[in-house]
Amino acid sequence: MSARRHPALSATDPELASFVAAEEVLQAQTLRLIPSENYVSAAVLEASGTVLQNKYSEGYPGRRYYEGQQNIDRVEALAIERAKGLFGVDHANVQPYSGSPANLAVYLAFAKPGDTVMGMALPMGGHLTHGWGVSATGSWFRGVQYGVSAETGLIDYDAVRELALAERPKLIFCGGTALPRTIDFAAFAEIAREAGSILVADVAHIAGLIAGGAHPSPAGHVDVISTTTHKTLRGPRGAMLMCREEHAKAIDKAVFPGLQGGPHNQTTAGIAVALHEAAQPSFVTYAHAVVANAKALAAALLERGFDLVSGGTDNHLILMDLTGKDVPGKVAAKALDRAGIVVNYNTVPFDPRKPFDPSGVRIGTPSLTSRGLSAEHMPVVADWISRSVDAAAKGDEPALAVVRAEVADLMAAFPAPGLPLS
Ligand code: DSN
Repeated sequence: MSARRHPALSATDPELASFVAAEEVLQAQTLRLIPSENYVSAAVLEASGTVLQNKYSEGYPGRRYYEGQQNIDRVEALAIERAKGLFGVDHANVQPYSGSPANLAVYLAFAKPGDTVMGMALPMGGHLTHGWGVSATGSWFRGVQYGVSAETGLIDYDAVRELALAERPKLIFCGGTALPRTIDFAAFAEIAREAGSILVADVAHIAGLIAGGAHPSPAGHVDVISTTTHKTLRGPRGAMLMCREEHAKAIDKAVFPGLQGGPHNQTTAGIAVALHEAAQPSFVTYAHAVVANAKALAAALLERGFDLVSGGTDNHLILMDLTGKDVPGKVAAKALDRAGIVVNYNTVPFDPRKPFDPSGVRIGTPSLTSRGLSAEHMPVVADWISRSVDAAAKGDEPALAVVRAEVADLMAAFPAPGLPLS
């Protein structure tokens, strides 16, 4: 199969080709529930593997430091126009290599080392680059962190305001990696205005939902929108920064020459294709189906006695708190993996356990929705999760093998985009 799909690679480097082929089989046969992952289309895969790879293009369209940019300029300009149109913003920079460099560029654009910055604490659902201690952003800057309410699991906007007014941070980040609920960008904007802060919405997780109208947009509320392109947006691994015209120069200068060298043109092409796909009516259907599936899965898990942080979900993501199940998150995640269900273990807010061995499991529906599973399948998915967690508690490996076979059986009926061997 690999030789047919990747003939040159198989001939040149059969060992590496065999790893790729094995990954294709794994992605086809398993139920992928990591909420930050997805399946890109065959068109995005093709665009990401083109001869655009061969070109250096420091600078921006029409202003490069290398010649021969006739086609590259058109690719990047197209990606920029599509990003602006899809997200309703004045300016887009499509060059950041990924989410962390994109966020670092925002610091470079607006803050100086030692400045106070504010974001959601990582164990509460934030991101490393929102000023968390072990990240450069938390050691080069003075990070102050907000969280969620212990009672509700929801962001307490009064507490955020109090912290912002006490600290007057240069930057405030909203958004994160384990937030199952709608982000109130208008409320954050009001707080940032009062505190005199630049507001950054890191919408990496929900960019596809925003593009498809299944989550409110931060456009018009925030100074900068930062996003990766490979999660719900279903593009290649990359990132974008979008902003009002007044910040365009600062953002562009921070990305290049401030932080990066030549853009990855093959990725820019893949982003352009993904943005085109995300502008189609079918993507609106997809984004709403992601949320409908997550809500159905959350309801089915609650019925089966699972505790969910904040009691459910408004978006693509569910954070399961396994404290009551007596199975730590890591043990459950590894058992689920053996059952063909790919998740990640995750801290839950106020987690009594350590980040490398926490109490939670984070799941989401972007990938299974890309394969065409719908709300009617979610009770089955919840059953598999429940049986696998029970099996983990009992050390029942045969039960995990049974689930794995059932998963592969269902997945075979739902071919994944970009994976014809499904
Ligand atoms: N690693 C991403 C995630 O899984 O959410 C965030 O950077």
